[in-house]
Amino acid sequence: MAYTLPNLPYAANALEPHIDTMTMEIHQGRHHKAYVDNLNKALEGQAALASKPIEQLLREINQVPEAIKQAVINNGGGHANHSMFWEIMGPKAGGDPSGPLADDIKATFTDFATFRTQVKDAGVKRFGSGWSWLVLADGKLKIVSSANQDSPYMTGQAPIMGVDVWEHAYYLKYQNKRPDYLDAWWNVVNWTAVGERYAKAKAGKL
Ligand code: MN3
Repeated sequence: MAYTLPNLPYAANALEPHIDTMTMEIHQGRHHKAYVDNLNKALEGQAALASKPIEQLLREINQVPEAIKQAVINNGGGHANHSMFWEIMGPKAGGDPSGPLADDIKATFTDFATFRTQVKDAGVKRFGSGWSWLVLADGKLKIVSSANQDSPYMTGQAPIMGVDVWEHAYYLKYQNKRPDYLDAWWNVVNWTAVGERYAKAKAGKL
């Protein structure tokens, strides 16, 4: 079974003015689509691998034959990362999280402001293309960054929340000002969705 490109769960202009319409259209319709297409191409003739949920395919990346492994890391990672990214953003979002996620962020990072600074910092310091992540690793919340489309699933971590710092995610509106994009990004975070991912991850179901 082939992997499919998910639709945005809101209109392409729904995240204005923080993320512009054209960026959303190109990002989902071309970049994410290319990851899905290239993943399916890499897995042609590999029915057993291609039938796995994307998260499982990445967790079990060492079962992928060497000849197609890097293509699966890049494009499978790209597919999983972007599917999460659309889901954890939304219109009329932002603000602060609540519930168990908020409690555990405070317990782990002192307070919400410190947490935001560390997520931004991980994104600003990621040289070239990649992601800044909040993951659940060995039962603990942790902020990490990854290069390219490398997925936290590949190292046994559960991605609770991630922000794309590839230039294609912000360049049309923010040009070289990645820190400004990362500041604005908090206005579109759908904390309900992030909290749901956290609950799933704690239950071992993400
Ligand atoms: Mn991207």
